[in-house]
Amino acid sequence: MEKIYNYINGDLVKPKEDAWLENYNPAIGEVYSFIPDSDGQDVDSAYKAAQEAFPLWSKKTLKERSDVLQKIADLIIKNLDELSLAESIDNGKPLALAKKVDIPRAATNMSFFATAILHENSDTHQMNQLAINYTLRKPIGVVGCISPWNLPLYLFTWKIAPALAAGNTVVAKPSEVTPMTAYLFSKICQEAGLPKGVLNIVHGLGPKVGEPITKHANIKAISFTGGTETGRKIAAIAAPMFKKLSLELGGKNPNIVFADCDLDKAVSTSVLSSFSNQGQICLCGSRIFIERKIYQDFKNKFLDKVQNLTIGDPLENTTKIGALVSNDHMQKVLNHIQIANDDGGVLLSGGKQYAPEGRCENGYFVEPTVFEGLSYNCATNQEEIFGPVVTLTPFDNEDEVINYANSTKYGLSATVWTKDLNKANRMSHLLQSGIVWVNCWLVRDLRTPFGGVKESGVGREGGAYALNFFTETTNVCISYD
Ligand code: TXE
Repeated sequence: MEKIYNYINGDLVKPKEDAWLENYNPAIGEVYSFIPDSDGQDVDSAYKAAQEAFPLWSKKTLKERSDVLQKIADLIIKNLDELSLAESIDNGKPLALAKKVDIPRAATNMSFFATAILHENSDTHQMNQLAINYTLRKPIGVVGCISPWNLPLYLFTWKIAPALAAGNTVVAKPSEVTPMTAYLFSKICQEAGLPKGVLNIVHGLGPKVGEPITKHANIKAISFTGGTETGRKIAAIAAPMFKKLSLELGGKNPNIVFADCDLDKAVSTSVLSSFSNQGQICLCGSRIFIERKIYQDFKNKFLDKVQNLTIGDPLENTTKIGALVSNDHMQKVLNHIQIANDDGGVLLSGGKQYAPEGRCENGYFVEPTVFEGLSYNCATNQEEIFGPVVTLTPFDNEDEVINYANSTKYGLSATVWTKDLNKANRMSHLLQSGIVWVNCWLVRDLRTPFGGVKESGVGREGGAYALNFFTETTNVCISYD
C-alpha cells in the first residue's frame, strides 16, 4: 500500500514518529494509502526550513519567482490526467469534474499569481510641495496555509500561490482526508526547481499539525479554509498573538429565482449550484427560494433534471454525482436528511444512501435530495449540510425573500435570477453576502474579492486582495525641502 510523505526542506520525508494514518478511497470504502500522522516536531522542521529559505526567496526578482511558479503551473497541466485521477480517487468526485475544474484551476491559480506580481502597482500620495509618500509592500516571512478536503488541490494552490508569489515561504497543511494531490504537487515542485524550504507540506490531523502551525510564534499569518467551528478555534489562538488571519469558512447560500427570469437557464444552473461536487462546495446554493407564481413550473423542471442525474462510480464518464468524501461526512449528511424529515419536510427526490452495483457497492454515496415545505428558519435551512441536499421554498415579494436569505449566521454567496437589473442591483445591495451572482453561478474572475461576511469568514482572497494579505506595508514619506 502506497505511503505518502511530508515535503520538508525540498525532500520527501517520513514523520519523525514514523506514525501513519489510513487514507480511504470513498468510492469503494476501502483504505488505499497511508499518510503521515505528523505532529509538532514535523511542523518545527518545516518552519526551520521555511525560515532558512526566506532570505533568498524574498530577495529573488519578481521575474525569477514568476518563472518558477509558471513552471509549476505548466507541470500541473502536463500531469493533468494523473492529478485528476488522484483527486477523484481521494475525494470521490467524478473524474470528469476533477479533469474539467479542479486540476485546471490549480494550474490557473499558479499562473495567475505568477503573472499578477509582474503587473502589481503600488500607491504614492503627494503632499503638494511638501513631501511624497510611497507604499512599500514587503513579504511577511513564514506563513501558514491550511486547506480543506472539498476542492483539495484547487484550494491548496489558491493559498500557496499568492503566498509564494509575494515572497513568503510557506508551511502548508492539506486536509488529512484528501492529501494525495498535495503529495503529487510536492514532486512537481521538486521537478520545477522550487528552491528547498520555500514550500513545506506537513500531512496529518488538524489538532496535531494544524494547531502547532497556528500556535507557532514565528508563523506570522494564517490563511485557512474549512469549517466555521475550526475557523473559530484558529481565530481564538491567532488573534491574541496578533497574527494576520484569512478565514474562508462555511456557507448556507440562498438561490433566489424571480418570476421574470430566464427559467430554463435558472433551472439548469440551479441543478449545478445544488449538486456539483456532491454539494460539497462552500458556494453551493442549498436554499432555493422561488417566486410563488412560477414555483410549480420551476419545481417540475428542476426535479426532472435532478432525477436524471447519474450517481455512481466516479471513474465513469457519465457520472454526475460521485461519492461523499468520507463515511463520517456521509453519516452527517444522512443525519441532516433525517432532521429534515422530522421537521415535516416533504421529500421530493432522493433522501437515502445509494449503493451502486459493482466495485463501488461499499462506497459513501447519497442520492441528490430535494425537500419542500420546510420553514425558512428550521435547522435544515439554517445549518450547513455540505452535501447533496437542497430545499425549495416559495416567496411572494422582495422583502420576504431578503428576510429569508439573510436569516442564517452565514453570508458567503448568493444567486439572483431576474431580467430586471434594477431588482438585481437592489437585491445585491440588501443581501448579506460576500459574493452575489446574477443570472449565473460560479463565474469567477480571479482578480475579484473572494470571501464571506458573518460566520462565513474574515478577509478576502483573490488578486490584489490575496497579495495584500500576504504582505506588510510600510509608508515611506520623503520630504521635498
Ligand atoms: O473542515 P475542517 P472539514 C465545512 C463543511 C464541513 C466542515 C468540516 O461544513 O463539513 O467545514 O469540514 C484542519 N487547527 N467546510 O473537516 O475540519 C483540517 O485538518 C488547525 C467548508 O474539511 O475545518 C483541514 O486541513 N487546523 C469549507 C482543515 O483544517 C485544523 C470547505 C479544514 O478542516 C484544526 C470544507 C485545528 N484545530 C469544509 N482542525 C469551505 N468554506 O470551502 C482541523 N484543521
